[in-house]
Amino acid sequence: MPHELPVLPCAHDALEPHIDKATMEIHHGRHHKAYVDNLNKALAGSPVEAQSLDQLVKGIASVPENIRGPVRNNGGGHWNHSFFWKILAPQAGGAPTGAVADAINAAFGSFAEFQAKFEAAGLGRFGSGWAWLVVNGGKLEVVSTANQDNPLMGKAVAGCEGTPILGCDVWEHAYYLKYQNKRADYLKAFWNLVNWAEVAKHLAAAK
Ligand code: MN3
Repeated sequence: MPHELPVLPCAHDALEPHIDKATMEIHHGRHHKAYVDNLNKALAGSPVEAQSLDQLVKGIASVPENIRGPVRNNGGGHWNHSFFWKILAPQAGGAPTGAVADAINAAFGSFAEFQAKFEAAGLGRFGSGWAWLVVNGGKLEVVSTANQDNPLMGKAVAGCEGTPILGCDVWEHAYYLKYQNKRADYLKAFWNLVNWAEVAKHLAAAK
């Protein structure tokens, strides 16, 4: 069965004023849709056509070489955006509680120190990519990837490794209409939208 564009978990304007309606319409309806369409095109008739998105991303090194580039870019794009939409929620944000708060405090000292590190990872990514909070060997780490790479692809491909529990898209298409070149402002606004209940689910599954 071909891969499908997931339905957004909230209305296009639900994340206003932090992420605007037009950005969400274009980001989900055009950018994410293009990743799905191009992934399906690349996979058609290939020996990995029946693999799940998780299998493709984790096993990117064993995808046939003639389609590995397109699967890396578009499969990564499909995985990353499907994950990202669920991380964002209206009436969310603020500081985490419970197990997530405990894990962040243990790894980074405080929520503020974690935020600074995560924002620095997003700002420091030259060009397009993602900032991530991952569980790697039972420990929380902040990493970033280029383009649509994902830590699940492993160090040899993505330059880092781990299971993402939080991520932020820092491609210009994610923020340019509202924030123009001010990626730092977009990263600050991101904290108003983080769905910590979703992060908690990912943390529990990753540990
Ligand atoms: Mn994007």
